[in-house]
Amino acid sequence: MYNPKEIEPKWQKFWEDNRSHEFNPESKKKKYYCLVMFPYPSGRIHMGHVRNYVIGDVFARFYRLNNREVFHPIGWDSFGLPAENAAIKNNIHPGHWTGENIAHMKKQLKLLGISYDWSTEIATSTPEYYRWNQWFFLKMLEKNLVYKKKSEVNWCSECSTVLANEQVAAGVCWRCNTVIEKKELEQWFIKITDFAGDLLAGHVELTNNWPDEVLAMQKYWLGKSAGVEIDFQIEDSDETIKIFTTRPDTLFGATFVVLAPEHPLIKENGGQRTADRGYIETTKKKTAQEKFSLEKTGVFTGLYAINPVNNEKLPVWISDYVTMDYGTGAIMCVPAHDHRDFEFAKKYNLPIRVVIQPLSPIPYPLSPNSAYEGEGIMLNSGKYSDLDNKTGAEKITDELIKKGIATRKTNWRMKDWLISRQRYWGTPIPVIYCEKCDVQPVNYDDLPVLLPDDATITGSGDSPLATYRKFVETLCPKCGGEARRETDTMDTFVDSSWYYARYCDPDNTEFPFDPEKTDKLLPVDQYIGGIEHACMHLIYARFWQRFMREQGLVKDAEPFKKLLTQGMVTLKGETMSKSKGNIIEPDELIKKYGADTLRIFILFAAPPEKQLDWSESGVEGAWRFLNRIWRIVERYCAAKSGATAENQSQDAQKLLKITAKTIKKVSDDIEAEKQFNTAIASIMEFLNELYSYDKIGDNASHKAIESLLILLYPFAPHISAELYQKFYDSSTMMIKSWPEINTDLLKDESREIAVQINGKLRGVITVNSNTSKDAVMDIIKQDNNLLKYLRDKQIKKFIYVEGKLASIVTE
Ligand code: ANZ
Ligand code: ZN
Repeated sequence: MYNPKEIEPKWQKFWEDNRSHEFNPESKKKKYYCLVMFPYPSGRIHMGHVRNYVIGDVFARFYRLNNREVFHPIGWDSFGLPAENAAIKNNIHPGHWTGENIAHMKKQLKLLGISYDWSTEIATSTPEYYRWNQWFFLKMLEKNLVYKKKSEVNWCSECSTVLANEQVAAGVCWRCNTVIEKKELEQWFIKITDFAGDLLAGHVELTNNWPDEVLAMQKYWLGKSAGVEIDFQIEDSDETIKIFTTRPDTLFGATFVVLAPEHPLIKENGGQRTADRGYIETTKKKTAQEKFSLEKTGVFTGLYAINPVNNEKLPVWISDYVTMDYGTGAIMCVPAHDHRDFEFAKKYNLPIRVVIQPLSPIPYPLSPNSAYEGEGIMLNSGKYSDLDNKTGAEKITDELIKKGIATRKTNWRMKDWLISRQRYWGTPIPVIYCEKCDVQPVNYDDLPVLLPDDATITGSGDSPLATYRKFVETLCPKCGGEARRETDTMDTFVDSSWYYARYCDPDNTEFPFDPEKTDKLLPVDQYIGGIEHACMHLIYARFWQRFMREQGLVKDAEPFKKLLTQGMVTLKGETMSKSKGNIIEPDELIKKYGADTLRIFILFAAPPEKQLDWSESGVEGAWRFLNRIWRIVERYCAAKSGATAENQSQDAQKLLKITAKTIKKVSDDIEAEKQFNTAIASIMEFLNELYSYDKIGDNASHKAIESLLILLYPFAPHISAELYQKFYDSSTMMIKSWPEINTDLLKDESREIAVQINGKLRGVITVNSNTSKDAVMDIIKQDNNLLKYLRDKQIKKFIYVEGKLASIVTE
């Protein structure tokens, strides 16, 4: 009887004792680096983890059997806010809480039978790891890639703390509902914008290997925007306003100019426009979200700007729909062709002038009810009228450049990466402030800057470390005088930006890793994780890899060759979450059915990239399937002693063909990355064939069952390993390699396909799997029954769907 409770621990122990899944650097085989996004040790493994890690394990086990030296590491993304909050709530150290969670989750992962190389396990909250975050920070500081800048943060006065954007909902604090203020704080940034162009260029290499959706999201996030900066003279002044526009073709339609509330022109001339201060103060309190979604508001400054193409006087307004952190913080407004400008113009009764005529529908009403933002023919534009707008844009730009008042400019939506956090449970930023010597980097020899074990965390105020004198007080590395440490810690996305490289050399105490080791293992061949990381994590890691390349640490620009983003696990269509109380615990299922059943269910219920809805009956189906596998092998074992070696019967031939076909199908499906469900479906069909085969025990069935067990192994490894031993009646028999496909058997496999003529089913013909499209047509024409529909007719269209359908359309 199939008893997973017995066999699963047996095999897990076997793999561990034999270190079966450790990467062997001496191996001559080609490497295969299979990486799953490492978990945050929140306390327990959930179904999302299970899905992610089981998918990873299919690749790892499959490629191990296919002659690759597989590296399949795991570790812990163990810095972060929940540990800190738990520490505050339960009055324990976050490190303690984290350690216990890791121990528990590790046990859970082992119960799933995932083939990790545990010898390279890492946890990012250990000084052995985070000292290298500090090392990288100092290297970036040397290259001017990190800098400090005043920046606006969300501040809750009740909690007296800074909040992340995600912790502000509808403008109030998530904890106490206090209205959030904006506060300017000195913050550390990494200048990832320097790499924007290169990150976008990398998409060429990733296309077809990463999901289109992820590349599209990254492209949007990077937000390349090619435009022009144009100087507008201020009336009766020698000052100018520099605007950024992507539509110089609409210059003749500009009817006003808008400045961001923080625009320097406003600050400097504050005296002249003191009445505006009220507006500027209220807008400061709005979140970016509100600025975007609330009705647009603004005030007139009293200034006029001169449109350089026609010398018109344009009133200059201030409004918070223009932001200071993009372009120049000033825009020319063309209400006829930009919906934001349109809304503003309607509200404040500003003129609207159409200068682009769409090609269709014609005619476009000359006093529009909404902005037309598309391409078209220029009108009301002086000598440029009647040009198509693209040509017009080029001409106008060239002329303004000649006059010396414009430059072409590419802007990026992406911002520099704000990495400082006013938190305890993270990597201390390794700089020191000295009154005499200003900001000084910590000496490389003094790394790591250790997080103190005994600081109290209260959860309020600035950085918790700031209240801990033993940490703060230090000596200046330059003059030796009294100085003070930086008390902010790093964003935890720093930790996950390079962990895949550390796995390659986790015990290195001299360097983050030895390039000789990463050269052998990087890039990652297959990365698997959630789509929610499409932007931040996956962009930061691509940036970090580029920085490491500049430092001569790694060779390739791209860290992850292939990416698979798994879908969500839901219950009745809803995401599982604690608050909804609809969590299915993996442990309970493993207890009831075993890990193999859980794995088969997860892999069979949906293709990896699609949403997977939980179903108890699906789990039971998986359980029955494995039981049927168990019984057919038992039946074989009982019969084989008396079996004949005869292989020539038609049935035996048929079984051998199906075996070859199934091996091919499962191999193709796994390699195509996303079709584990259809691979398992073909194993199920294969099993049905075996059940209807009446000579179980003969040579053909021997080959079939042996193949069946190996094909099942990446999906359900414990039962496969166990039955394989039973099958050979020997405890030393191990599954070692993927079955060979007898391609001769695939070649002349004939099948019946339907023939449609003008949409009607007219007959069935027999073709081989290698029959060409032309040959299929010949077969059809030799069939008298079909020929009668084609006689004297011209064939207009002929479609052949290989192995399935031929469809002919006649005149
Ligand atoms: C005139 C114009 C006419 C514009 C038109 C658009 C359509 P992307 O593609 O995102 O780069 N803009 C420029 N800086 C801005 C800022 N700091 N805050 C808000 N809006 C800003 O968008 C560029 C366009 O967004 C620019 O082109 C500018 O409006 C606006 F028919 O200039 B445009
Ligand atoms: Zn000093």
